[in-house]
Amino acid sequence: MITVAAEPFAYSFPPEKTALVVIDMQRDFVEPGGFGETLGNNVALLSAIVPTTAKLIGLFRDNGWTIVHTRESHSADLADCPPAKRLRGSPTLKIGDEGPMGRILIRGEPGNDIIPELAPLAGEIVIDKPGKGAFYATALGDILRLKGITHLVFAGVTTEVCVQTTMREANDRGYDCLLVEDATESYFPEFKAAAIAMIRAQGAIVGWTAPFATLEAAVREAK
Ligand code: C5J
Repeated sequence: MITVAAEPFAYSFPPEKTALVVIDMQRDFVEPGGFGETLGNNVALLSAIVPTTAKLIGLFRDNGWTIVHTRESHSADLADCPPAKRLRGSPTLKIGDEGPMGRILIRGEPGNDIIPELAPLAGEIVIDKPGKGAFYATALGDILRLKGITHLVFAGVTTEVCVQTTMREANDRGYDCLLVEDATESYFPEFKAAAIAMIRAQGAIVGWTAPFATLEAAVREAK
């Protein structure tokens, strides 16, 4: 077991039964011209976590531990996109519309790619998810069960939407979850802070949180 000095108390994980889940670090959310920007957000805020998220992925790669990447995406015919989701808000471009990086949030389009700095390597698991939570309408639960995974370490965007939704889904399924605080970001700094506080409130009601350096130090000390 590796023990991290996390909040609200120490988080212990068995590395061979732990997966890193990197949520939706795709061009659609991080780069100008994608879904995030069409909703009126300042996408530059999200780029700040790219170096730390790359180090986190590197830590798991160097140790041969399981890595999962997710992409929020829909089929080209939008059969898996509820009209309520497509029509929500007042985006300049809706899901499925043609944008500067191809059709917004559609599988296989350039905008749906994970950003080059964090691109998955062969053998890493990539989950295309039509919802905010990565367990909804995907094979993620079956894949993790077959691999005997019991603990999940989370990174990605956005903290209070897809990251928190997936952590809550995982928590209800019995996984012990750690969120890496400086490898997750929101378009709204106050929502990130609130999500982190909610996750670790009431004795880790959803899970634990820690900065990357604290996780890295725990891994180093365990060697
Ligand atoms: C959003 C996500 N914010 N990946 N998606 O719509 O958090």
